[in-house]
Amino acid sequence: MEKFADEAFIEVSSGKGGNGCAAFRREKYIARGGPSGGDGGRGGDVIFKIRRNLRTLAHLRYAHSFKAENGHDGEGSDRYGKNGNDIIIPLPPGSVLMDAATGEMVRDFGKDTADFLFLKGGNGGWGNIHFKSSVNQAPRKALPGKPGESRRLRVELQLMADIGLVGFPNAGKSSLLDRFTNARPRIAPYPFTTKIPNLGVLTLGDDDIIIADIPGLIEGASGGAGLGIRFLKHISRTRALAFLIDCSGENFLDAFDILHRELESFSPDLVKKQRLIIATKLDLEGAPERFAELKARYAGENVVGISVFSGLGIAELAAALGKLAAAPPGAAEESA
Ligand SMILES: Nc1nc2c(ncn2[C@@H]2O[C@H](COP(=O)(O)OP(=O)(O)OP(=O)(O)O)[C@@H](O)[C@H]2O)c(=O)[nH]1
Ligand SMILES: [Mg+2]
Repeated sequence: MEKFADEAFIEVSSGKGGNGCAAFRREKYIARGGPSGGDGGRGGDVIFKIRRNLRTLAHLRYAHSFKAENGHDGEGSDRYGKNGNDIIIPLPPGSVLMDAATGEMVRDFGKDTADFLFLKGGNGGWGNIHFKSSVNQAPRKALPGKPGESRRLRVELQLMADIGLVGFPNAGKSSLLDRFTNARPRIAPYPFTTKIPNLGVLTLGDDDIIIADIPGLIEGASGGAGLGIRFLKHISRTRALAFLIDCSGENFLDAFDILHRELESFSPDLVKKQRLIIATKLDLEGAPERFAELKARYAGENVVGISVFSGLGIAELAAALGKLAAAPPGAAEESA
C-alpha cells in the first residue's frame, strides 16, 4: 500500500540555555557585597508523543517548524533563570522519523510507542556566584547558555483505512469519497473508472476517519472477471465496510448478495466485519422507491440512502461512518 504513504517535513529545535548573570550584592551596611548572579535556565527539549486519536500527519503540514522555549537568563540577588518549556510534538501511531537529508532512521514508532526525547535543550550558563574563590572575592565571570540543536526530519506514515467502500462499477464510490474527503479521485459515467485504490480522510470533530475507495467488483470477480478481487487486500484490515448500491436502475436488489459472495470467496473474514449498506443516487427518478424495496429486503441490515448530488442523507451517513470507525475492530484486523 505504499501509494498511501502520508509524509511531512518538519524542522525541530531545542531551546538555548539562558545566560548566567554577573551581579553583586548591594545591601545597606555591606560595603562590598559578594557575587549574586544566578544561573541561566535550561532550554526546553524536543519530545515526540504518540497520540491514539491522530490518524494522519495533516497537523504537521500547517505548522512545520517546532521550537522549544529558550531558558531564561539568570538575574541578580541569586535568582536562577526559569527553564524553557519543552515542545511536545504529537504523532499518530505508526509514524516513522527519518533525517531529512540523509534518510537515516531516527525512530520507528511502529515498534516502540514510548515518548521520545529527541533533542535536549542547552544547559544554562553559570552565574558568577559559582566563581567566587579565596583569591577572587568579586568575580565578574558568568557563562553564556549552551545553544540548542536543530534538525530537519522527514515524518512518514503508512495509512491504514478505517472503512472500505465496495460496490459494482459506477455505483458512486469515488463520488462519495470526493464528497466526503480531501481526496479527488477520477469520477466518470462508465465502469472501472477507478483502477487503483484511493484513500481519503473524513474529519469528524477530533477524529480522522480514513476511507478506501477501491475498483468496482462484478459477479465472478473472484474468478478474475472485471478487474478481479486482488484489490480486496487493501480493505482486509479496515474496521468496517460500506456496500454501495446504485438505485438508479435495475440490479439493485441482488447487488448486496453478489458482492457478499465475491468478498467471502476472497476471505471469510471480510464478511464478518461491521458493515453498512448505502443506497446511492436517490435524486434520480424511481430511486427512492428502490431504496424502500432494498430496505425491506435487508431488514436485518443497516441501510441508509444518499444522493451525492442533492446532499440527501450525507450528514447522517457521515455520523454512521463515524460510529462504524469507532466500533471494535473486525475479525480480520484481530487476526492480522
Ligand atoms: N445522479 C447521480 N449520479 C451520481 C451520484 N453519485 C455518483 N453519480 C454518477 O455516477 C457515475 C459513476 O460514479 P463514480 O463515483 O465514478 O462510481 P464508482 O463506483 O467509483 O465507479 P468505478 O470506479 O467504475 O467502480 C458518475 O457519472 C457520477 O457522476 C448521485 O448521487 N446522483
Ligand atoms: Mg471509482
